[in-house]
Amino acid sequence: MSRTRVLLVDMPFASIYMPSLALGLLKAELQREGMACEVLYLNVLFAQMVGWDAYGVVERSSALLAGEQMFARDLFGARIPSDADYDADVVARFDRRLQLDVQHLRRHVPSFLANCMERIPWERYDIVGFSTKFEQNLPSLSLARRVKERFPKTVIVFGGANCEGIMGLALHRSFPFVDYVVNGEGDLALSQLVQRLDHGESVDDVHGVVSRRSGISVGNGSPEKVRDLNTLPFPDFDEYFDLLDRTGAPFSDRHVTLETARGCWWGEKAQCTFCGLNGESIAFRAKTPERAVDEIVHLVERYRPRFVRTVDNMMSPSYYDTFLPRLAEANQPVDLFYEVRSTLSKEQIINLARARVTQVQAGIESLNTHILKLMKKGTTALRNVEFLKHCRQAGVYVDWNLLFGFPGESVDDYRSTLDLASMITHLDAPACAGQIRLDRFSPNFERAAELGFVNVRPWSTFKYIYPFDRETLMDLVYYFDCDRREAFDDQGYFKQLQEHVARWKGRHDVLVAQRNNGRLTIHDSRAARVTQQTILKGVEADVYEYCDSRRTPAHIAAWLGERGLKVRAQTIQKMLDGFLAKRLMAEEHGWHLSLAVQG
Ligand code: B12
Ligand code: SF4
Repeated sequence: MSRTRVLLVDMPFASIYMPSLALGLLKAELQREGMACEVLYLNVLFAQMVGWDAYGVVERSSALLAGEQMFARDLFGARIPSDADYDADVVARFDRRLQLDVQHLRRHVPSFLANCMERIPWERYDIVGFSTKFEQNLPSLSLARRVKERFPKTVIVFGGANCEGIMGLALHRSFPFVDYVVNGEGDLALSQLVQRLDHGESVDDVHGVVSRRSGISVGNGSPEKVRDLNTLPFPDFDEYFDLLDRTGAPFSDRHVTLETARGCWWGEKAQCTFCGLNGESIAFRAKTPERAVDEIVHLVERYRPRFVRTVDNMMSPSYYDTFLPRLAEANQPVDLFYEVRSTLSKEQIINLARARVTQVQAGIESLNTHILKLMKKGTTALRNVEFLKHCRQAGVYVDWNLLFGFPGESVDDYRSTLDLASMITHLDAPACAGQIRLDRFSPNFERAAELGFVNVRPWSTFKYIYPFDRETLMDLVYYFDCDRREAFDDQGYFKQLQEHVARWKGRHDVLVAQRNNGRLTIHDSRAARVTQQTILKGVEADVYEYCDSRRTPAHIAAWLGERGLKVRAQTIQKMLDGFLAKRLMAEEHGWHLSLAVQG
C-alpha cells in the first residue's frame, strides 16, 4: 500500500440520484494499484442541507448556470456582476418556483463551504481530486481554493468532462491553486500521477496531465486510453449508498451507473453534426457480453438497485444478439436504461424488452428526413416513427428530443414535421422541442463556418460566472451561442411545434388495432383522427397488419402472392390510399407504415 492518501470529491450540481461512475472507477483503480482512496459525495450533503426538491429543481435547470453562478461569488467577489443583475437578466425568465429555489440555495453556499472546511478532515489526505462536469466547475474551484489556502501541501487535481482537451489547459492556467488537471480519460493517468507523486518523481511525461513548469501551464497530449474495457475494475459506489442511507435521502428507487462501452461506432463513421458527447474519444470500445453481465450481477448483489443506468453513448451493435439474450437469461431483478440508435429492427427492440431494458434514449432528433440528413443522422422520418411504435409495442419507453436550428432547414420541413407529429400523439412524446445548442467537440462547433454557423461565442450567461476575457472563455467553456449564416423566417411553425409538443405531453391518446373474430378493429382517440373506430376485414386487415413494419406496394404484392392471393397493384394502392386518408398510416417515398399499435 502506498503512503499517499487520495480523496475524490463530487460537488454540487452532479446528479444526486445516482453515483458518479467516474469516481467509482477511479477509486477502484487506485485501490487495485495499492493506493488508499475515498470518495466524498458533497453534492448529496448539499442537497440534504438545502432540501432534496430544491436541489433537484436547480440541478435540472442546467441551462441557467445558476449552480455555477451561486458558487462563483465565493471565488470572484465583486469581479463578476451582482446577483441582482444575474437574477434580472437570467433567472427572471423562468418560473417563480425556480427563482425562489435559486435564491434559497444561494443563501446556503457560504455556510456549506464553511462546513466543508470545518467538518472534513482534509489533513488526512495528500491528494484531493475534484471531478467536474455540468455545473461543477465553480463549486469545485471555490472549495479547492479554500483547501489549498488552509493546507498548502495538499495536491489539488481536477478531471472530468469540463477538463477535456483545451478546457483542461485553460482551467489550469486560470486557477493557480489547481496543481494538476487530467484532460481526458483518467483511469490510467490518475494512478500514474499518484504513483509518481508518491515516489516524489516528476510527472512531466505522464500523458494527459497538465502541470506547471516555471509557473507556466504545460499539457502533455491526451491521456493513454483504456483499449480493452474488460481490464477496468468494477466500480466502487460504497460511499454513495452509505451516504444515501445515512442522510435518509427520500428516493424510493436506487440507481447505479454502469458502462459497457465508450465512444460511438456510428460517430466514427459519420458523427452527428450537433454531437459533442464523445469529447476527444469517439473511438468505439465495448466490454465483452460476458463481462458486462458479470458486472451487472455484481452491482445488483452489492447495491440492490432498482435501476441500472448505463452511460454508454451508444449500445454496441453486437450486443443485440449476444449481451441481451445473456442478460435476459441471468434474470436480474432490475430495469435498465440504454442509449440506442433509432434504426433498430423490431426483433432487436424485442430483445431489449426481454432483457428488461425498459427505457432508452434514442437518437430520433427529428421527424423530417431532410433535417435528419442535415444533421447526418443516417435515418429517415418514417424509420423514426416505426421505431417509436415498435418500442411502444414492446413496452420500452423512449426518451427523445425534437431538434431544430440546422442551417438549410426550410418552412416545408417544419410543416411536414408538424403534420407527422400530429399523427403520432399515441406514441411517446419528445422530452423537448428546441433549438440545438452549440457544444464543444461537435462538428457544428469544430467546423462552424463550413456548416453555416457564424459569430460563435461563449454563452452570454458566462459573463455572470467568470471575470475572464472572451479568448479565455473560448477555451474554458463547453456551451456556445452562434448566429446562422443565412437568416431564416420559420413563419411561426417552430412555435407551433413547441405548442404541439406541450399538448402532446399532456395527452394520453390511443391508436390501437385489435383482432377479433377475424376482424381488425382500430380505436383512435388522436386529435388528428378522421374516425374514432375503423373495422377492417379480410385482405385489408392482413395488409394493415403486414405494414406493422415499413413496406412498399411491391413488398405487399409479393407477400400476398406467397399466400396464393393475386391482388392487382391498383387495388393495393387503393387500400393504402384509404389508410392514408384516414390518417391510420404514414407514407414516405413509397414506404408505408401502419400507425396503430397492435394490441
Ligand atoms: C451519464 C451522463 C449523464 C447522467 C449523469 C449520471 C451521473 N451521476 O454522473 C445524467 C442523465 C444525469 C446526465 C445529465 C446531463 N448531462 Co450528461 N452525460 C452523461 C454521459 C453520457 C456519461 C458520463 C459518464 O459517466 N461517463 C463515464 C465516465 C467513466 O466518464 P467521465 O465522467 O468522463 O470520467 C472520466 C474522465 O472524465 C476522468 N475523470 C472524471 N472525473 C475525474 C476526476 C479526477 C480527479 C480525474 C483525475 C479524472 C476524472 O476519468 C474518468 C474515467 O476515465 C456523458 C457523455 C460521456 N460519454 O461521458 C454526458 C455529459 C457528461 N453530460 C453532459 C450534459 C450537457 C448533461 C446535461 C446538461 C444534459 C443536457 N441538458 O444537455 C445534464 C446535466 C445534469 C445535471 N446537472 O446533473 C455533457 C457535459 C458537458 C460538460 N462539459 O460538463 C456530457 C459530456 C455529454 C455532452 N457532450 O453533452 N448526464
Ligand atoms: S448523437 Fe449519438 S449516434 Fe450521433 S455521434 Fe453522437 S453518440 Fe453517436
